[in-house]
Amino acid sequence: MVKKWWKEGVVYQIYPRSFKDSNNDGIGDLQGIIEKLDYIRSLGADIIWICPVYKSPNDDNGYDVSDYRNIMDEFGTMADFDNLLKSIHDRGMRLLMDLVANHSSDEHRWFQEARKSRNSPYRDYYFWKTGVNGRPPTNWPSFFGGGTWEYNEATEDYYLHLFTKKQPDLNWENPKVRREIYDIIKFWFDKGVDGFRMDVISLISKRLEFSDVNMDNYGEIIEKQYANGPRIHEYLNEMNREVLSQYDIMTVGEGPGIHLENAMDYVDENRHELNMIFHFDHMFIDNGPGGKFDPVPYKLTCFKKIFSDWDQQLKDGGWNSIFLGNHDFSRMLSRFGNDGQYRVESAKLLATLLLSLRGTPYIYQGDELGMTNVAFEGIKDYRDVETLESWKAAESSGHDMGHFLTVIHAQSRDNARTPMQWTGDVHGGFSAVEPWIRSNPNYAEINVASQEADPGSVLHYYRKMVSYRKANPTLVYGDYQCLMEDDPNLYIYERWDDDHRFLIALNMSEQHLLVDLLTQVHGELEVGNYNERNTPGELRPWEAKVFRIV
Ligand code: ISL
Ligand code: CA
Repeated sequence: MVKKWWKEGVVYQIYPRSFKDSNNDGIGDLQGIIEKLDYIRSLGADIIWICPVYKSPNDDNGYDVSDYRNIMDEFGTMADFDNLLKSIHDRGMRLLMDLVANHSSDEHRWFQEARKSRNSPYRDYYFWKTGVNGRPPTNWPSFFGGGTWEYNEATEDYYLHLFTKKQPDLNWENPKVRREIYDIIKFWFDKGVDGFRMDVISLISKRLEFSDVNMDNYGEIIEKQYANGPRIHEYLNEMNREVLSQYDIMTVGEGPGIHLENAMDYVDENRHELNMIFHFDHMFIDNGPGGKFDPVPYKLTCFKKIFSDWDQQLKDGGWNSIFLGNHDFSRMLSRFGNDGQYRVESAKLLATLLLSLRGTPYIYQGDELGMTNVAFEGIKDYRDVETLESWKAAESSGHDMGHFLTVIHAQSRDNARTPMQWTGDVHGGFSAVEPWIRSNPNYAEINVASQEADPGSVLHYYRKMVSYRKANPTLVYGDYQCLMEDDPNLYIYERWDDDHRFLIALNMSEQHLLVDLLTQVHGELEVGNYNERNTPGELRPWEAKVFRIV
């Protein structure tokens, strides 16, 4: 396996709006990130991914860019950015930015010009179609509810937006658009940025027939109509040739609609496209027929199979990214762990999982504390456009809104966007004023300051697990094999290479279990999430054990 810094690194993801507010206006900012770089380094993370910080009207918190070469006013200035980049490099860390190139903001100059007339030189920067009998050109549903076409008076036709109507899709068929994007990428690389996470990059090539969809499953619509379009690999290959290959950088493509069978087309090192992708098989595991706001229970056996299948699929010449949460999903602890009685144990167990699989691990801000979902009492405290749009849609279709609020509690993206919990002080030390989104009231117990002082904390465990991974490259590059695949409570796997072998045993249940296989293990317990020792074969609720096999 080819060795690379981006395979060995551990990524820390920052949602800047919610990370640290340095000037007390209630909004996180670049200076706030600078203040906390030593904290991030203390975790052992060496790559920082920041969600978009470009100029934006914030219809979707920065995923609607109005100027790709400037910094959002609330976040600071370009001088702050340069300072941030230098401060990251000074500490031996690297910076990944977020490239939002499937769509721009409707307030971007290109779109402002394009929408003025059919003769605008920018018209072909976007997709325009006339309606059919007074209706939009297709019946496509948008990601956040409603359709994907918005009528534009001046040109008497519709433009395409797979996300909100303030996020018009860019037309990559147009070579000028591609040139613009490559120049933007170059602009940031020339500043010294170390790579990009590429937002919904799987969607950039459209199926130009623009035919109606006749599928009800949204996942299927994404995969078959929106993602993996006919020219996707041509574009990625061109981008690689024109810019990416000229620098020592990393890329991770966000890949809704990418599945096991086509993943290698994106990440095979011989194809020169992307280094890795984020797939969503495990993140959509609890989506019901109606999508994420129609959740269904999932089985651990399916969860394990997803990780095993992806490892198998990418092991020859590909590479995986490992994540259990980000700014688009509820908290990983509340989803995959236990955020009640076993909060600390299960947060540590998930850290063990995240940091012992093959692939580059991504830690989402606050997960290193075991931050949990929040349950605001009413819709007025929610901010996320997806949450608000689904609320409106549920209301107009006559849903039981009391019940729908409980679904929002479980599924809203705002669960991951409440302010980072630094201290037990007001607003969790994020800001001295009321933040743009309310803090999770549990900051009083769950915060960095208290965990710094407690050697048994989730935070200290993350530090231990990151340094354990770094000390054992077998955990980065070694082979992977799942054992007891059919067990409904246990996730047990081996990682090995020619020199070392590890066995990782995770009890993802509240039961005390006795595991035969573990009683036969000849090895040393090197990491565990309980203080008191027990016999090798016993696993307490949410217990995690890492053995070095001899
Ligand atoms: O958020 C999701 C599910 O709740 C995903 O379907 C998400 O919309 C999808 O993964 C794309 O996400 C990315 O692009 C969006 C932006 O809102 C997300 O924050 C971003 O991560 C549009 O730019
Ligand atoms: Ca601020």
